[in-house]
Amino acid sequence: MSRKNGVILALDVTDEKSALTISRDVADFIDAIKIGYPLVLGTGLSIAEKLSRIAPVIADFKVADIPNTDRLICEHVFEAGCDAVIVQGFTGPDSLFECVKTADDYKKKVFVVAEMSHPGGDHFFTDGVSKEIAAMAKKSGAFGIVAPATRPERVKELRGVIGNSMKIISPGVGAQGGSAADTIKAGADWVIVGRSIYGAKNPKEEAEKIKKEIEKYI
Ligand code: 3DU
Repeated sequence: MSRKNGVILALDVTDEKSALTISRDVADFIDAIKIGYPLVLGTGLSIAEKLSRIAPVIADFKVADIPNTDRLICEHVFEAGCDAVIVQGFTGPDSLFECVKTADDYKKKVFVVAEMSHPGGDHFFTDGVSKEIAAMAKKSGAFGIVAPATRPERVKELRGVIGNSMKIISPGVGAQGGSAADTIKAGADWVIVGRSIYGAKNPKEEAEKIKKEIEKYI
């Protein structure tokens, strides 16, 4: 997964036709497609392989279980053609380390949720907890963390914890009120954008607009 545009499409549509049409349409302006429960429950995990022909696929399953169950989930995700998986860190180091080990076995990547973007996202993910999760993510050898575009100052603080060797992907741009430019300026590598793109009348134009908004900062 390399950065060209700085935009990840959050593909939360629930049918295969829309998923493939929108992805093909915006392909020139995104670097990856994030899929999650809405699309996978709607279409089955086989959608991952189809989308992976368009762009690298990140499976946002926020994996949060005991190490053995986490490993089984990650194996399915990677066998299905996904390039990366998003996992929770609050389950502790043994669960996280098992996800990273599984990803390493498949030569794939793990992103760890350090803090969430919705209004209640800082209720349990308080400053200390988020920073501890980010530090543990770094220790685990994970590829990156997820940090909130709705609070760019938190992106900056969490960047301070992990340094420059890890990536930050940030949801919360557009529909949740975050600004793509402010998020990249705060230290994110990619913004994750869903409804603003797939819900737009012209998804391609919207994706291009976001790419252009951040291109001078990446
Ligand atoms: O709000 P949007 O429609 O742009 O979609 C954001 C996506 O990112 C969506 O798939 C959501 O499940 C995911 N996400 C967050 O919004 C916030 C987080 O902290 C983590 C993931």
